[in-house]
Amino acid sequence: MRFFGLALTASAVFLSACAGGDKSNATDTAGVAMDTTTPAAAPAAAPAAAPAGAAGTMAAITGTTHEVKMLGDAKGYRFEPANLTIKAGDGIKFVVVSGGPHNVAFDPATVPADQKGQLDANMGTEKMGELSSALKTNPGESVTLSFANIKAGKYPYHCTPHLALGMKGEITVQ
Ligand SMILES: [Cu+2]
Repeated sequence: MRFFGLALTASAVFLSACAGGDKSNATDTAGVAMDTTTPAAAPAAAPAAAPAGAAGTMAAITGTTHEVKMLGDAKGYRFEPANLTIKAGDGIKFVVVSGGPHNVAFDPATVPADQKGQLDANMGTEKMGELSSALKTNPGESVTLSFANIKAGKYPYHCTPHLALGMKGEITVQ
């Protein structure tokens, strides 16, 4: 009886030691897995970042990021607010609410020649063409533009799929 009790105790200790060992092994494995993920993610991110750098000049948002909704419903296709005044260095996040696909596009003819390169770069790499963002369809999807290094002035824009339906706006950079 006494021996049996001891054996139980011993095996309990052994079990708990085992469990502890398993736990720390699991933790170590997770740690190793995380360590391998990090270097793997870094090289993956680098090639993506390189073209942006090569495009040259994307200037990061340094001020406030404003939000403009992109809608299409019974009241029509529109940006809300359609007219927005911001400061140089601010950004605008255009968010799909309804009625997509929408995008954000500047008519190259309306953008001052010396601002085209910077504004185009500030739209990132996800674009359909010069000064024209990719289409966003699902509610919550968004396009974020930086107006850092953009000179003061008025920048009219539109949604390419809904241009004929009057989906237009204007950004005034102070
Ligand atoms: Cu639209």
